[in-house]
Amino acid sequence: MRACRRQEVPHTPVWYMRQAGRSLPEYLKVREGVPMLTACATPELIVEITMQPVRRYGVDAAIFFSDIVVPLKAIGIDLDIKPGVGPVVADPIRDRAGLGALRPLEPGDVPYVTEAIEALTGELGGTPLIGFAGAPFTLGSYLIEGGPSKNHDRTKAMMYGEPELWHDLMDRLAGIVLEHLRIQIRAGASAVQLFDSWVGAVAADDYREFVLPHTRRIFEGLAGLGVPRIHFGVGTGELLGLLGEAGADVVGVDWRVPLDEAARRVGPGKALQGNLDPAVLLAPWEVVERKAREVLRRGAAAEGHVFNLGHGVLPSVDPDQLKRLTDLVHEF
Ligand code: 1CP
Repeated sequence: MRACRRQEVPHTPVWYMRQAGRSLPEYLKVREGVPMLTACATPELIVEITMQPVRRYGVDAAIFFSDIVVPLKAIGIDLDIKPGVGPVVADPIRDRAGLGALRPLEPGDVPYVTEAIEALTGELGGTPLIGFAGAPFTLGSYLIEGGPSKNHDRTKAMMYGEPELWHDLMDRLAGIVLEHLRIQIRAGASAVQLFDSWVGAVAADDYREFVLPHTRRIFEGLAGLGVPRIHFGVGTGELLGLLGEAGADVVGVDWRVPLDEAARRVGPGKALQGNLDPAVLLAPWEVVERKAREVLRRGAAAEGHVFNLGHGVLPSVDPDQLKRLTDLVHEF
C-alpha cells in the first residue's frame, strides 16, 4: 500500500499475478471436480484459494480469487470457462440487439464476492487484498469474439467500422466494471487492479479515441474511495503514458520495457508494478536471481515499485522458485 502511494517502504513489496492457480498443488487439489465458475461462486473456496499463495510464499498482498468474466456471468451472459481454453461466450455480441444482454450489475448479483471478501479481510490480518476487474476492451474482446482471440479481428472491426455501437458497448461494460470494483472496495478490498490484458493490440491514437474515455470513467468513479488503483496490460509499451493518464495510481508493466524506461514513459506522480518475464522462472535459480536483481535495480528509478511478474505465473513454474524469489525481493 505504501509503495502504491509512493511512500517510503522497508522493502520492495511483492505479489504475483496468478499467484493462485495451476502452479500450486494445493490449488489443483481443492479444484478437483469443481468447475472454475463454480469455484468463483463459492465463498469457502474463494477464501481458501486466495489464502494459499499468501501462506506458501509470504507475499505482501493477496489477489481475490475470481475471473474477469464473473460479473458478466452474474448479469446472465451465457458463458463458461473451458479448461485449457479460457472464457467461451455462447452468444457473442456483434450487433445493437446483442447489447441488450448487458444490463447494469447490482450488489445482489454477486453476493459470494461480498461474502468472501468480508471473510478474507479477517483471515488476512494486515495483508492487503487486491480486488480486480477486466477492463472494457478486454472484456469486450471475449464478448465479441466469443472466446480467446489472437488478433481481436472482430473486435477491431466493430471498433473501426461501427464506432457508435463500440462506444455504447464500452459504456455498458464500464458501468458494470465500475460497480464490480466498488462492490469489492465496499466489502473490504484495499486496492484494485484493472486488467486490460489485451489492449496492447491497439495503437496509441486508437487507444485515446476508443478506449481511454471508458477506462478514465472507471478510474474517476473510484477516486475518493481511498484505494490505490492499478492499471495493467500486456504488450502496452507504447501505451504506458496513456494507461497512467487514464487515472491509475500504479501502472503495471510487462517484461518488454525495463522499469527505468517505463518510469520515463509514465512520467511523474505514478508508481510502477512489474516486471520479471514469467518464463524466467523456468530457468535455473542463478538466472532468476540475476534477472530479478536487475528488475529491482531498475525499479528504483520509479517513485514507487511493487515487484511482480510481467504477466501471470505460468502453470509449469515450480512453486519453490517463487518462494525463493519472494525472499530475494524482501532481502534486496
Ligand atoms: O481451471 C483453472 O484453473 C482455470 C485457469 C484460470 C484461473 C486460475 C482462469 C481461466 N482464470 C483463473 C483465475 C484468475 N483469472 C485470476 C485469479 C487470481 C490470481 O491472479 O491469482 C485472475 C486475476 C484472472 C484474470 C483474468 N482472466 C484475466 C486477466 C489477467 C491475465 O492473465 O491477463 C484474463 C485475460 C482472464 C481470462 C481467462 N480466464 C481463464 C483463462 C485461461 C483466461 C485467459 C484465456 C485467454 O488466453 O484468452
